[in-house]
Amino acid sequence: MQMVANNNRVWYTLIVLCLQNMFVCLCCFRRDISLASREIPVKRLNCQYLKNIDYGAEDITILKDGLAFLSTGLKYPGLHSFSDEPGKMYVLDLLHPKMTPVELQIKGQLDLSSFNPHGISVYEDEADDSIYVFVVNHPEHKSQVEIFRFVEEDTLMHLKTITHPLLHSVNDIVAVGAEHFYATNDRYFHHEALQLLTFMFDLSWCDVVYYSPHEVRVVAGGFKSANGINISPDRQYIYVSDIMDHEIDIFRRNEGEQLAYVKSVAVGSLCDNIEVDHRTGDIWLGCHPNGLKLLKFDPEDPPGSEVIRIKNIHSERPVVSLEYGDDGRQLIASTVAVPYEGKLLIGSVFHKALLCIL
Ligand SMILES: [Ca+2]
Ligand SMILES: [Ca+2]
Ligand SMILES: [Ca+2]
Repeated sequence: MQMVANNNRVWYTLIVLCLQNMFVCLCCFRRDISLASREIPVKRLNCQYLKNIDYGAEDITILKDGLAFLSTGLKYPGLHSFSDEPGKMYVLDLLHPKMTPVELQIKGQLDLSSFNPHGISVYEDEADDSIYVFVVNHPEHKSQVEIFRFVEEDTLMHLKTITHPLLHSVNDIVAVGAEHFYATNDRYFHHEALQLLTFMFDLSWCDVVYYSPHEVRVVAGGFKSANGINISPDRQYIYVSDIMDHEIDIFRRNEGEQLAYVKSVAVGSLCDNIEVDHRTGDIWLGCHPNGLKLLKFDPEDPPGSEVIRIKNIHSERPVVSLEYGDDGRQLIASTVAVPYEGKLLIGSVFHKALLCIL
């Protein structure tokens, strides 16, 4: 009887700690999920900081002609931010000798004072060469998807805001048409403490949603937290990073935009966004080597960065390799890695962005 009472007291204390502080909670319960004991792997590359990017570039994606789009200045519950300013979008031409990111001017009806860009995706319409830029936006911590058209060299024309009850906690998207996309939800509950319980008890309740103007539906479920999403160069497969499960899930894209689960590849890290090399099909991942360090953010012992590549992902033996690893002294909290012709762009949640030579 006494032992039951003691046990209850321990649980009560831990639950109170959880309600007070997310990182203490993860630390107490699930060091396995947060990789809290993991040493940060180190692998150096020849890198320089991108100019003008000081408040993170959570997501970056690139067109075949070397034009990269960056979302910057994310404010996300539970994560650090160095800026109170609204987020911005940048464009960077990797074939230009200066390689300086240029802020994109946003025209149209979008409220820029609450712009909080997160995951992004671009869609090129081959019929008329239009380029559509899709951006997950969290004004006042809500989730919505903005669709822009990239016009001229430095302008995004806002076309449409998409909201839907199924798009409730969107992290990233991959566009498959001018108004069509798949989106990941990284949380099941909006309430922080309830969401924490789902992580602690290993509940895989997050999902992937397909959106078109005619239908919106859940197409895949069973994720602990669905983060980055992207598509294979032949557009037959969808890749999803189940960040809390430390793996990449692969789905075949069937008739009528149905997703069929194929397999998962373990990556041993908390991988965030996914980019795919359009020439080789290699998967590039920006990852968090230690989730506890990311959540508690101590500038004296900052969260590190890790870039992982998966080669031959569809074969029986995919090759998972470390391409860049840093203890946070160079780059804090990497989220995305984009290869392009011997170069590698690496973005982060709230720190800087790197341009490295591979
Ligand atoms: Ca993305
Ligand atoms: Ca999984
Ligand atoms: Ca992400």
